[in-house]
Amino acid sequence: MFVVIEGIEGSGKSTLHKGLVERLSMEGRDVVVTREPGGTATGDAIRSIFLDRTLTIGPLTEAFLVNAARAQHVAEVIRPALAENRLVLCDRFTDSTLAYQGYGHGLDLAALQRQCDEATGGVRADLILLIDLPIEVARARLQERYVLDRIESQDDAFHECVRQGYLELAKSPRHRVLDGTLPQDRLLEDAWNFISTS
Ligand code: Z5A
Repeated sequence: MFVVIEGIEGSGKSTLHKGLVERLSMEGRDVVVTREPGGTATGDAIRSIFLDRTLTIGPLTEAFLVNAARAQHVAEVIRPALAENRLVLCDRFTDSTLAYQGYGHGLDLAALQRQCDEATGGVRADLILLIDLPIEVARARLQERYVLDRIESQDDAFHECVRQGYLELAKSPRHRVLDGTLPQDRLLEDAWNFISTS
């Protein structure tokens, strides 16, 4: 089973990811934990370029970068794990590209989808947990961070487009929307219920 956690930055993805891994491990489930962009040595190298705030990177280049990392990630980590019937839990996947580079930066969604399909070779998440919350709540949580990365430094209007894009994508039956304003333990409980019943 392939489960993806999505949401705007500061929505609590990493926190939920950690909670789910602990819970799955306690239940003796064999889980492969990964993230995008990244998940492989090549992907992590691309990630550091992608997030580098000293670089100027246009939206189309961003899309190529994340999909280059993704092609390696799918081939090296995700596809082999799924072939062994392992549970894969991934922090961000193709919805991030559609939400950030598509809804956020205005790239053509159909063209982006084709690029994503080529990178994944048709591997799709079985379940996508979208943590939704208002931009200002997420921003307040990130205020403690000393330096924001290249994407976090975008303005609120951009992040609002990303949030609305995510909600649009979440109309598909593979998605479940979680209320990101809930306390961490409630969010974990809701996510756990969705995974257990999928
Ligand atoms: N990106 C893209 O543009 N296109 C793509 O295709 C892909 C990615 C794959 C990756 O950043 C960036 O790449 C991302 C999109 C872009 N943009 N940005 N920025 P990343 O992986 O480094 O960062 P992130 O994914 O945005 O994660 P994050 O900033 O670390 O946020 P988070 O993981 O969602 O939140 P968190 O770290 O779990 O929690 C944030 C704080 O809130 C923390 O202090 C927690 O203790 C607190 N928290 C968490 N949950 C709660 C609840 N429930 N209540 C109260 N407080 C909470």
